[in-house]
Amino acid sequence: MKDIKGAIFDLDGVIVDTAKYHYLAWKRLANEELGFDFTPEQNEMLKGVSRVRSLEILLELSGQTRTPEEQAELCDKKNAWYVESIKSIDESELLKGAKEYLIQLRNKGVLISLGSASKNAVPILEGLGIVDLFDAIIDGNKVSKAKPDPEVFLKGAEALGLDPADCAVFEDSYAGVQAAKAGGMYAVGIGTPEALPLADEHVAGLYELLD
Ligand code: B16
Ligand code: MG
Repeated sequence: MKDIKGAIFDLDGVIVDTAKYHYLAWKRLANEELGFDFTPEQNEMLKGVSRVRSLEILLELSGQTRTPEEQAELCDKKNAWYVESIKSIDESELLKGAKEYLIQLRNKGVLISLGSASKNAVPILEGLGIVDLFDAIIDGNKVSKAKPDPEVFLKGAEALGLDPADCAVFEDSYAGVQAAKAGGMYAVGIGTPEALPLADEHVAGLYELLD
């Protein structure tokens, strides 16, 4: 791992597996509103992707169109189910080594930001009991451009008062690694070199980075 002054973490797939809850809510929407069965394989396409873009992908899969107003209603419906399902998230849902690695970095004086597409990031961090470990939180409420645009990570570096070149991004999605590289940051891919070819190094999970 390169020497860094700042660390910017994606949420889903890096710190917690919220993808399973997103999947169940999108699957219910596909069943109840779009008349098709949404598979776990198709769900892979939604990882790291914004809510609005996720719905567009579901509509493409179903071969249907909806007006912008109807799309907003469908997003709200999915989000209400998702929010209900994450209400009970607690520290048992932390991915292996995640909290320990955040603490390890803090003990070394590394500043920490979140860099997530999710608009529900804060209640999730609160449920996990780790919100206090972050010096800055940049989430879907604070950005206008989705990954692979680097906005979310550039805002993270800025909020930490650091040069992007002094920051590492921890990401599990292809678009997220692309965003990190476009922002001039070091990218740690949580996944395989095959899935994340643009990352500077790869680990299976944050637990592999513990001293
Ligand atoms: P919300 P990340 C992303 O989180 C998820 O991977 C993606 O599946 C989801 O659609 C997106 O957040 C938006 O989430 O509907 O809660 O705003 O990986 O960027 O932490
Ligand atoms: Mg992710």
